[in-house]
Amino acid sequence: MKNVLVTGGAGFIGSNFINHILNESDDYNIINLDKLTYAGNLENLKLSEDKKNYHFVKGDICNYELVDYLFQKFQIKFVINFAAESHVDRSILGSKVFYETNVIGTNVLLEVSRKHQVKKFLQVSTDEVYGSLGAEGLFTEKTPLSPNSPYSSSKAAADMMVQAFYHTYGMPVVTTRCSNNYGPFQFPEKLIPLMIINSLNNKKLPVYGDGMNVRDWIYVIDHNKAIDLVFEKGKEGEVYNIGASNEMPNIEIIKLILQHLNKGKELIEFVKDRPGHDKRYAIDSSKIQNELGWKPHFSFEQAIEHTIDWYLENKQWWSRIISGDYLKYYELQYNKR
Ligand code: NAD
Ligand code: TDX
Repeated sequence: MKNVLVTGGAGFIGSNFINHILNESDDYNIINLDKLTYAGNLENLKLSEDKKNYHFVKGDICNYELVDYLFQKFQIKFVINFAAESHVDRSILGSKVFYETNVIGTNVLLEVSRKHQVKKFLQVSTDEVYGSLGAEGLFTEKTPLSPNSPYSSSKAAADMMVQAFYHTYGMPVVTTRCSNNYGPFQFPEKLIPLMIINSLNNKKLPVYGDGMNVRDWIYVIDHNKAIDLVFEKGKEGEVYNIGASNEMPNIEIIKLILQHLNKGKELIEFVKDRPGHDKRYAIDSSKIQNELGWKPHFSFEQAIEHTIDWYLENKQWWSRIISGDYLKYYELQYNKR
């Protein structure tokens, strides 16, 4: 049995990861440490909450004493760090909390992990640390870090810190850098759930710039299977890119969502561009494919349909979210632009 501290496990990817891994195997005792920010939601974990090998702790990864106490109490030897402030637009509105959680929080986790001699520390990172691509080329693990937003710069700082702990202290770390995820439980500030929910509510769909920025989309379960594999078999000190080779301009995804929901294109509204908007992300995932034998299982057509259906069937989940503090964010982000 592995005692694994999973941070940020009440968010989109972390909750899907916990539900997935506890369903697949009895080998893990999961301790989920989550601050329950606006993005954390315990409803995402209904499938797991009653399991004997699942424990939830509400708390901040920046709190050294708490993290140290949890390592002692649960004899933690493994860490998977999902916890982060994760939304680029929010980082543009205000960056402080991004550096607190994503940089200082990661530092606390690394220091406590060093003290307790963890056997593996997996840092969940993003392709955004590489910056922006032109029309050609792919991000490889050797692409220099060149982050452009407060969000991506905070993730890049954390990535470099993780590497520094490997080189300096020999800490057994691994880092994953994944492309844009979609799937159930994604907070409706991100492109795909925002466009699905606005379409269902016959609200305008705010497209930044000309809608031709390109993202490389992966279904969240494919990402989580890759994390599981890197956690088990990834080589210490290494970085693994994760992506499903599915590049699409934003406007195409929006049109596809409208089509699935039988809604008209008049809902589309081109709005002022995001400042510093990265043009294109695209991942070369040949390293994880060749060295660890991972490959994506879900086609975009199949998984986006499943995702849209999930939002159709789970109106209760998102209705609660979009009627709370979200309204204030929406006003700042979209109505006051
Ligand atoms: P999310 O915003 O949905 O969830 C983040 C979770 O972290 C929430 O449950 C939140 O409550 C928790 N959290 C925030 N600050 C905390 C703190 N100080 N202490 C403890 N918990 C805290 O994010 P997500 O989309 O699930 O992303 C998870 C990770 O994956 C992040 O590290 C992100 O950078 C990375 N990532 C995301 C994507 C994507 O497309 N969403 C792609 C690649 C990598
Ligand atoms: O209202 C919108 N209109 C719009 O045109 C929103 C929310 C987004 N967009 C565009 C901006 C991007 O080109 O859609 C694209 C995707 O935007 P986001 O969903 O905000 O994702 P992105 O900025 O690409 O960052 C994401 O991918 C990598 C996640 O938020 C990160 O957590 C992850 O690291």
